[in-house]
Amino acid sequence: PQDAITSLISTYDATGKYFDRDALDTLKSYFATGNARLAASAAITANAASIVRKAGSQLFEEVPDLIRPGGNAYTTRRFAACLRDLDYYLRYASYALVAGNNDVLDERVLQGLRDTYSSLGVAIGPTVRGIQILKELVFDLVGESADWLGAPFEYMASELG
Ligand code: CYC
Repeated sequence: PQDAITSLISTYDATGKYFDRDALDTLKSYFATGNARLAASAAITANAASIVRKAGSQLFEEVPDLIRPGGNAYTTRRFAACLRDLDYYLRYASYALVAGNNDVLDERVLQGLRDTYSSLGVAIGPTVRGIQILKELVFDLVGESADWLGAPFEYMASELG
């Protein structure tokens, strides 16, 4: 997986160009938010279990049919698979935050996921809502709602939806 710097280097090296103004602006904002992204990732790591638990309760409260007979998260096995998926989204978001790049999300999370979900009857709408709830809980935890903090969640939600 790539990060903000390696991705920019491969783009510019492909055409043999020095970094231009755009590239330097991208790098500046990457470094300017660096400490904040690390702190956010550390906070997520320290609170992952509780974030996932809260996101699950909120999702099942908002969409109770998921855990009723016939719902996709009904039975303890599927309930657990759903919480595990939320944990995957959160963990990979914590990596993407540090990388300042969504490549790891494409490569490790999103590739093939829509097909898997559709063959198992996992509904996309509530999954996207689960990702949004994770984002909101992370905003609360970190105490801010900057674009860079929401970016990995927004990316997964829009690629899935
Ligand atoms: C299942 N989720 C799965 C499966 C995969 C993933 C591959 C099928 C295999 C399995 O059950 O383990 C997702 N696996 C991933 C991801 C990665 C991976 C993202 C990258 C690290 O390796 N059901 C709902 C909710 C939602 C949900 C809306 C939770 C938000 O109703 C999730 N995913 C869910 C459920 C299953 C599942 C219930 C089990 C479905 C089944 O087996 O019937």
